[in-house]
Amino acid sequence: MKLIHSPLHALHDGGMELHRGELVPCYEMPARVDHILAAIARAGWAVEAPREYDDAVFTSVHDADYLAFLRGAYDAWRAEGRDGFMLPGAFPARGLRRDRVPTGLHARLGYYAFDAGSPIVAGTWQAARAAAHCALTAADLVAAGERSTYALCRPPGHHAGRGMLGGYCFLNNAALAAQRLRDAGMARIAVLDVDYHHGNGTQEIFWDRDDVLFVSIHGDPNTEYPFFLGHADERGAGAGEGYNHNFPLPRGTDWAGYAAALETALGHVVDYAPQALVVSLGVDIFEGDPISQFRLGAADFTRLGAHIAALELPTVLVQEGGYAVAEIGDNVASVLAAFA
Ligand code: OKP
Ligand code: ZN
Repeated sequence: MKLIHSPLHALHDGGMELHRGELVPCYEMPARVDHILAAIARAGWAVEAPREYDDAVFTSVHDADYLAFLRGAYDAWRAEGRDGFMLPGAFPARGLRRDRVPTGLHARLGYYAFDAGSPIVAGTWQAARAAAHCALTAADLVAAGERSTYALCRPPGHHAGRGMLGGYCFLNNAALAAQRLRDAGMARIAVLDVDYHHGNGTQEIFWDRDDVLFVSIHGDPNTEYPFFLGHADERGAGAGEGYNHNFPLPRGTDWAGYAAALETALGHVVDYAPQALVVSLGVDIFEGDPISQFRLGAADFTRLGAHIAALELPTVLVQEGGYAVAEIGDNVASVLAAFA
């Protein structure tokens, strides 16, 4: 198994998020990667650098105007004489216009963001770009015959839509990997999202397509972030109808409850008979996670890895969430061990 990592992730740092009405330091922090790298080193695995890609590759799953905004957002902020982190304060919700992109910086920030929890700092674009390069490299290696790869992506990606940032996500790393595998000639790709939070961005990107299956197990959006997507009745549209499967589970779900949903979810993947699998690997389903409410213990990540690896599919694992920083490395390594 090949593991891909870029130190450029650390350029995305220093942000605060609006969490339950309070401005707090981001739970999504560079130290998460340090702990994952330490666990990888303890396991005796090597990491390698991502390849470089032209920015045009991001238009495979993102809108050009959104990418232009992301690339230039912080320079525009600096041009206003500001430093520190950028957060939006107003969004085009119900009854407001979203058929035209506003010109002002704060207006565009609100237009492209869907929460006030995903600060942009000076290094955000470079870090998000490097994370996407890790996912693309991991996909290219699998397309070239590697059985499994792991992209240590930070910032994460599964909340980022075609033209939308949020949930600490800017570029959708898993979607880019899935599309890359399609572009390499694999006819059907399955995405399995096990992060605690519904992968709304990935769902949106592949919503009307039958060539990428999206299957997600997550906290019930009635009470859990991202709140407005992730229900079981969301099944895709047009050609994509029936190729989207959501498994919202209640707060407090433990391995027994999780494993039942996982079995059904994996059944959908098997029925689809994909050429490759992309896993959005969030380990915030851990019982000690500070912002999530499932009750999986450390040993359950070994079980999770074994169940996914048993599919025996060429697999790209993409890092998503996980905010119990001290335990994140061991939990990730426990999943990877089934593939290594
Ligand atoms: C990203 B990933 C609620 C704040 C929620 C966003 C959580 C993003 C999780 N008051 N903050 O899916 O792990
Ligand atoms: Zn999450």
